[in-house]
Amino acid sequence: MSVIQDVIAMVLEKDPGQPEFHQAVKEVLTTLEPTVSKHPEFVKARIFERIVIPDRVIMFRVPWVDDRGEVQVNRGYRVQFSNAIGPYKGGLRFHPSVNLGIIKFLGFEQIFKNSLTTLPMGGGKGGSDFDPKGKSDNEVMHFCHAFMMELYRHIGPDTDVPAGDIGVGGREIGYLYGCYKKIVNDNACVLTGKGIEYGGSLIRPEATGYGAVYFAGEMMATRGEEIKGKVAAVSGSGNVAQYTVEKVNQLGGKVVTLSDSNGTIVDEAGIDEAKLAYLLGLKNLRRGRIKEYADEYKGVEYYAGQSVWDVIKDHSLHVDLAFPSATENEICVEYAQALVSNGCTCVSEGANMPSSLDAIKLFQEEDVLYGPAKAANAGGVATSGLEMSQNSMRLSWGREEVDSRLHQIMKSIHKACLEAAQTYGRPGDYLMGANIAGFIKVANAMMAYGVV
Ligand code: NDP
Ligand code: 2IT
Repeated sequence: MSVIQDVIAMVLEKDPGQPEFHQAVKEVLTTLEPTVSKHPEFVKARIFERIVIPDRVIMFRVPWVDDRGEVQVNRGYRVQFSNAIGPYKGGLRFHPSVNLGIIKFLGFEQIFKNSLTTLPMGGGKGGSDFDPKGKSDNEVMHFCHAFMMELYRHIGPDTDVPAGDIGVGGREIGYLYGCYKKIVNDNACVLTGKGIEYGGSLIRPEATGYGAVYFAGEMMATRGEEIKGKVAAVSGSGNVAQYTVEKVNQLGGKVVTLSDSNGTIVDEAGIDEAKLAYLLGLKNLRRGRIKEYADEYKGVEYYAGQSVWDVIKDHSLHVDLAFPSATENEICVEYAQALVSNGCTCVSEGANMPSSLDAIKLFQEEDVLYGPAKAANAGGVATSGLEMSQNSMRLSWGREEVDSRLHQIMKSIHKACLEAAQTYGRPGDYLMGANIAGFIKVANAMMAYGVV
């Protein structure tokens, strides 16, 4: 058996009950196979064995009091996976499905994503099984404060810098940062995604969605195509989905779907600027459901209980582009087949690990331009890195400056993926290219440190 297969087997045995982590490890390690013969020094130093074990895992209890005066208890996590190339960096997820395996998969992916950004950031992820849905602002505040009461001792501007992810947006980052400042009495950049008034960066809210569209544009350009005139499916209706819609519109494309965990809307006329403004109010201020979009606009279908991919499959909805932007494993192989059958030629992953391993295989066999999450959605964390830079310099850049840096970073990531894929014998394979390009930098740093 190869070293790679041995390490995968070791993870399956030693980390039972963590299917998402197993999936991420398989996805990354199998594509690293060509590095084994090129870098015998990595094998000797047991880099592959070492990289799948986090530097440390922090798990804690989060007790808080709800609006009825009842005590609630949640689980909190921060997985500090690798600081080989910089401080741990990665989001916090608040969702009832959160468990150790999910945070480990996200933290593991983050190592390679952050390496690809060209910025000096290690990989980490955290979160809680707390469900912000249906909670009052007061309850969310009490929960965030209780979470930070423990997290504060583990983070720092040169140690670990969390940010948002599912269920953690501007409101939550504000409450978390307020509590940090109260306890520690300083203004260090220990979180990104902050409000603009207190150290946030312009374009950070937009960055993940914009970046996923820039990445799609780069992939399409290799075939002489562009976003203009294309029809796109977007799943989810949160932060990533919203700004994916905005950038597709700006580039002359049309988005026809959005979803949440209750259902999907199809708007064949396209989600234009005015409708997007309505969506931002609906989701970010009123915290409503996507069904209300269908009630608001004529000619919009709502499919209760169905995902975007169900609707494409069952109703033969034509799309040229797909931006999965909700959650992991939303696209199984049947949905991937339905996308191909209905005209999709480019998939750019806004969400983390939204496609199953066999769905990815099918996209690649069918010659779909497949942009894996750790490359396609890296614009979010890259712009977090730019927020850290601005905070360190004690200044702030304008929108155009940040956007052009983001765009440049997405181009660099695209180029790095293609170059690594070419060098390691799989031209055009963005998955292998992203994994190898991200990995080599981290592995070389680990080699430099010796056995620690
Ligand atoms: P939000 O919380 O803003 O939005 C999430 C959206 O996805 C909501 O519409 C939500 O619906 C839907 N969703 C979440 N979980 C599920 C589920 N289990 N089943 C069906 N629908 C679901 O999160 P983001 O937009 O920030 O994150 C979306 C994805 O992008 C995640 O995979 C995240 O890890 C990834 N990502 C985010 C980045 C960022 O900067 N925010 C950066 C890089 C990646 P509902 O409201 O019903 O739950
Ligand atoms: O998955 C991700 O890259 C994020 N949720 C963003 C992390 C960050 O630190 O901005």
